[in-house]
Amino acid sequence: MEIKIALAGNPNSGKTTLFNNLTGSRQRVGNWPGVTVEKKEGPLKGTNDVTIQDLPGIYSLSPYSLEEVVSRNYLVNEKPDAILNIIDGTNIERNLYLTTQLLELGIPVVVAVNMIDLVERNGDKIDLNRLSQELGCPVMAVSALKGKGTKEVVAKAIEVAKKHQVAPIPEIYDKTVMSALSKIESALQMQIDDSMVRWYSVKVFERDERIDEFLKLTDEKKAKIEPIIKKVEEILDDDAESIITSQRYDYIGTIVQHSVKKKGSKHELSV
Ligand code: BGO
Repeated sequence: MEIKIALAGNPNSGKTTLFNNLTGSRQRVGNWPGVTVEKKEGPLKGTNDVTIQDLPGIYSLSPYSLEEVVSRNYLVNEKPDAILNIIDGTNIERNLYLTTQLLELGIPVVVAVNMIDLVERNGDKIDLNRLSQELGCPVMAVSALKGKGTKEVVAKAIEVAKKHQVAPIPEIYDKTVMSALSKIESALQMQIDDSMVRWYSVKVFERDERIDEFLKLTDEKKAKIEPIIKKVEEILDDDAESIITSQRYDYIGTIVQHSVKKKGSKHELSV
């Protein structure tokens, strides 16, 4: 059975370097259907049944850029067997913004902390076990440039793909938002696969302008959901999309505080 692994990460995280390292010269390059965004895929070196699908470099899965729309359409519609999320270890906080969204998709995820050579050179410390515990998915150090840890991380991605090992959905949102998401989730339940219900409920809550392409909600359902969102906006005195963004960053802030120590910073890794 063929295994498809999607490679996702921020621009400049080292995605191209890792993709080249994993696939060598056997790459197919084209465009994503209907858009002039480059599409690259290729078999994992030394295999015929594992394909690495490169996704455009993105910071988020919002509907605002072609690259983001291409990436999320692929992830949601094609459902790869696993996502290999490459993050820049020297810039963990910003890179985890995408990671938290990938973890809501109901697809197995492995995180590759790249640029580990620079992290070590800078004297910074990343507690990989703690980061893995906090995110609920495997986290491994790599240096795509030096080819360190790349075999191991892709082997882990194949393992989680074969086991369908989906991480638990991270507990990102406060009680007010969670209560609204639960109500939206019940309203959507009959329509979509259980594993993707959180992703869709967050997008509906954010009033994502392109979500109708996937969901085709009836007017009756929309009328039922809108007051649920409005109520949270009133309570938290912000718009729905900003509420989600800010709670995501709060969550990431806590994770980083627990698992990353910059050289020279006074803070010890907290328990
Ligand atoms: C230049 N370690 C180090 N030290 N650098 C890395 C690693 C790593 O593990 N992985 C990648 N890089 P892309 P996206 C460059 O191109 O793969 C470097 O956007 C330069 N170029 O070599 O392109 C990699 O696909 C001149 O650096 O990332 C590249 O995700 C001077 O990170 C950059 C210095 O990698 C981005 C660096 C002309």
